[in-house]
Amino acid sequence: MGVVNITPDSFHDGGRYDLPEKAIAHALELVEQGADIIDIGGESTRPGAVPVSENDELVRVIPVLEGLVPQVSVPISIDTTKSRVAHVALDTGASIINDVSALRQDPNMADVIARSGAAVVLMHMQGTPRTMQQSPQYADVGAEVLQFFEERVAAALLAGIAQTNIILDPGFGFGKLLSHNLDLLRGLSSFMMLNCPLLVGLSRKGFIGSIVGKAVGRREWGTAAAVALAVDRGAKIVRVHDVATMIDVVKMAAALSPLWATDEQEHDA
Ligand code: HH2
Repeated sequence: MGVVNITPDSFHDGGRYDLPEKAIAHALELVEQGADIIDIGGESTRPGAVPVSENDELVRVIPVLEGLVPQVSVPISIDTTKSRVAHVALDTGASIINDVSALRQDPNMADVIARSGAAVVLMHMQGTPRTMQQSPQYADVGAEVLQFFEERVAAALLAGIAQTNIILDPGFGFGKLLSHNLDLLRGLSSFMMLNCPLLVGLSRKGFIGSIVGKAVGRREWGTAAAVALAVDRGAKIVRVHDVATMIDVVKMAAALSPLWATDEQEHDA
């Protein structure tokens, strides 16, 4: 999943794709590099981010979607917590809603997704982006995220979203200290019991920076290590800024992982 943020303030690519033409060109480049999904966001969720109005988010996201849909065959995901943005985006050709609030922020979100037959990413977050890194606390982060997934999957099913359309994401960096992020990545395979594809967003995140001691722009090797181990531990979708680099990391990790053994037979065939 290649990331295109149409925001002035995203922590890595903020301000780079502020014009629709630039964002569309970047998305096409990511597809060319091998992205199987494009994730478009019009609101930063970095720690401390200020919420964006519905109208501003629509103005940022929809022209890019309109320009991109006729040009690509890969599914397009929209990173939004707002049902109106999701509704318009799904009507314009998006097919996945990446909701970092896991259907908790907007009471109409589940219904909009269920009616459209789109897929949804349910991500774990403690708190809200504005406050989430102030003092995250867990007794057992793995058990609490698992319980959260069970509750949110039940809510999604109740709203009429099909089990096969649900993707789960532990939400690296969303209300988590370094130790919480590491525990979640170490124990990632435990979430496979829920029988939903696992998505991880690790790309250039702060917890990688705090281990490798590098600024955002120089975290690609730290990201590569984390991505490889996540794929080995069951991640089926990795959300990254650098598709050209990470595609080989993902292919190699998948080829070596016992969880992906059938891929080897496909290569031989
Ligand atoms: N991380 C970010 C944004 N959206 N969605 C999912 N499902 N999982 C993630 O880990 C995730 C996400 C943050 O990264 P980015 O979009 O690059 O930055 P920003 O929120 O500042 O726009």
